[in-house]
Amino acid sequence: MVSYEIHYFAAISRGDLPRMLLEVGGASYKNVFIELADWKAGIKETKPFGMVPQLVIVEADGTRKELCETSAIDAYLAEVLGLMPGPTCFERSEALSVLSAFYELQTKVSVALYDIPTIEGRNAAHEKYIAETIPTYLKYQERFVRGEYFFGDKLTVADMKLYEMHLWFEDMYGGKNPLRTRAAEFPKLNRIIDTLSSGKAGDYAKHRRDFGRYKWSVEQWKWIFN
Ligand SMILES: N[C@@H](CCC(=O)N[C@@H](CS)C(=O)NCC(=O)O)C(=O)O
Repeated sequence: MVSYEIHYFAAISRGDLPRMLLEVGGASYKNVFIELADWKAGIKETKPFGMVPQLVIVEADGTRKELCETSAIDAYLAEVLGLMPGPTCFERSEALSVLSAFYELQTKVSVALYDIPTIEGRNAAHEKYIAETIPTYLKYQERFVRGEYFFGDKLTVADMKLYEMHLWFEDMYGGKNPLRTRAAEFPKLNRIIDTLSSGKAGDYAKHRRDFGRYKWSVEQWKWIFN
């Protein structure tokens, strides 16, 4: 039987969707956590692009294959675990377009996470994301939903990416999460979130997502890793 390893820091972040896909897809996997000191001491140089997450695919005969870059990992796991829409390559590419738009939103929000040095600056940037940037991206995503899920009656990686975004907003913004405060504008997205929350993805989110070392500081408007 194939099994998987997720090599990453003991953090949610870019490890979240790959882990959720493995959980919902019923795959056997383990987390291989990298300590920051070991990363700096040399692990970085062993990775193809000097970054993680990295997915390791362990075949039944012990053969190992390694895949890096979050978007490639998300797409690969969705394909092999039956979490892509169909029936053709076109619908699968449409699912990747949903992911791409969400990655873009994450990149915008990440400016405040990594590039703004003061608490006041981060606070102002996040308030703007909450009030303007995030609702704008959500407006277009809401229009894209075609049924009970993004792609009709089949649960796919697009729904799980939405749920991952929702969890991320909950982590950082709590009661200010625009998906919830402006729920009337996003009824389809909220229905998907509620469905996932009561299933395997929700079970993962409640019990196996947080490793206790990566916490959002409400006071500092930043993630703290210890
Ligand atoms: N383009 C990469 C970016 C990955 C990335 O930024 N990884 C960060 C952790 S979230 C990392 O490896 N940082 C350590 C470093 O840059 O040395 C992807 O999409 O996976």
